[in-house]
Amino acid sequence: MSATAADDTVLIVVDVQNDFCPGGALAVADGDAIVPLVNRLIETHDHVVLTQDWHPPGHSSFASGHEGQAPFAAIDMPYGAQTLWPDHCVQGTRGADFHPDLHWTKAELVIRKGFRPELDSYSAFFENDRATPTGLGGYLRERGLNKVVLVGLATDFCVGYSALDAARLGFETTVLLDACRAIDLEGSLAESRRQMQEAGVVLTKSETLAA
Ligand code: VGL
Ligand code: ZN
Repeated sequence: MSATAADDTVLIVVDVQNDFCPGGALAVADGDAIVPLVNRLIETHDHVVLTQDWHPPGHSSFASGHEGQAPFAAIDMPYGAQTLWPDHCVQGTRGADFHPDLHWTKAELVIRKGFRPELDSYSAFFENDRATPTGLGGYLRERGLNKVVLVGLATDFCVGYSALDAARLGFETTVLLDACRAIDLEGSLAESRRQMQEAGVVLTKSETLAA
């Protein structure tokens, strides 16, 4: 991993925020354990983009706004199935901040998602209707960043959907699984891995980058 990544490669660090780490509102088991490795990857990549889950208070993905529904239940929204979550990553709160040990200063872009009250967004590229773009695809294309390396939280939601969309948009896409952690809701990790493989996403570990 001492080698520097190719100049047309972008490292996308997905949602390494307090609420997805132990003690946070939607804690991913061991979520904070990836931070030292993610920091090393930031050092070895010329181009770094961060994503930040960024919901207004009362966001439609929060179970608290749906009477009789508990977190982790699935409901139908106009744009399709949606899992309900505990309130998390509310704009401007400490839970929405990046993990305090994350070396985020090098990032050339922070892309925020999930800010539309009625629409959730897992992917860094499209909201959950799979049609409303965040603008990241166009940004990367204009800058000639054709290869995408994804790390962060959570493997089976925001990382996974970002990887599927990146591959769909024609980016050469790699997920470094050792620099990710999963929520794993009813087999969602296995299903996400299957879908990523089918889409041609390279699933590997960070040590292979040095080879
Ligand atoms: C995420 C659920 C809700 C994620 C974000 O970052 O994977 N998961 N919002
Ligand atoms: Zn969210």
